[in-house]
Amino acid sequence: MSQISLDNVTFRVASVDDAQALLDIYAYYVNETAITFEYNVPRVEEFQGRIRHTLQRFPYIVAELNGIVGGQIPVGAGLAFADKYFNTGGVTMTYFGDGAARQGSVHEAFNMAMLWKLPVVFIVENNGYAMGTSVERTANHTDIWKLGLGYEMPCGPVDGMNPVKVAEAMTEAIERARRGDGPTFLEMKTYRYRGHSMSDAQLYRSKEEVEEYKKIDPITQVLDVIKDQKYATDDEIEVIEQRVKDLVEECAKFAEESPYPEIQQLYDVVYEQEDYPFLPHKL
Ligand SMILES: Cc1ncc(C[n+]2csc(CCOP(=O)(O)OP(=O)(O)O)c2C)c(N)n1
Ligand SMILES: [Mg+2]
Repeated sequence: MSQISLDNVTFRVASVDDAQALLDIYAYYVNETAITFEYNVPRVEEFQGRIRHTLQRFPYIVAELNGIVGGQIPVGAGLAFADKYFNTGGVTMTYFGDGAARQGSVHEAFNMAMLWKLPVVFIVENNGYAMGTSVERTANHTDIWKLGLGYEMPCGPVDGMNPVKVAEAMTEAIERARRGDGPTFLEMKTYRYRGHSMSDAQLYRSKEEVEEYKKIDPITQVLDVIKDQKYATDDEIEVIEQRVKDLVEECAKFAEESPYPEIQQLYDVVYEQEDYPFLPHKL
């Protein structure tokens, strides 16, 4: 197992014979999936609950969120530019969906990132659909990673249903950025079980298609290895699942019981820089 440190964020990178890392991945995925799917109510205090728990684990993650599909891609390149300019040693992970991959901003960001060899990893989570539109319907080819070729950016497809393959690809990309060799573009080929939102009736695909993908679910793939290799007993797995359930419940309870934040709080978390002259830093 190797470890990658992103400032104060440490990702543990697994291989199939690393029992502890696989158990961590399993707990992490169960946790994220549970939080995303079971509490799918977009409320501010719920979001705070999620962020609070995320911050407890990774104290210095910077999250950029907005409602503009693809808006985060040039922002990710900009954060990476700042890391290079200030020589922080940081690496930026910029995630976007297949629905954002045909945005013009992708090309501007890729060009700048390659020109200046910025320490950034671009990751497209190709789950086959953008809202109700399949990737097949929006482009003449479905290998989104090939968009990197036009910029001679290191790029390629990754089996996004296999956490070990994801960890390996990310390790290589982060090491490249840390060496000063610039960006990488990874296409995580994955799937979306649920509709885009609660109002999505999913008339554009069959139930059988969804069931086929569930057979290669990342969580069960990891669990199969854990069981095959006897890295944990059923009782030990049960302990992990219970721990995760408790965490999710605690998170939801915190969210439900938290008051709505003051409007001013929106501005409190915009800039990390403590002496930023225009808005007070309150984190
Ligand atoms: C610039 C812009 N165009 C359109 C929309 C409306 N919109 C919201 S989500 C979405 C599709 C996003 O696709 P993807 O990133 O693949 O997300 P997924 O459906 O897989 O969750 C669109 C078109 C938007 N938010 N911003
Ligand atoms: Mg999508």
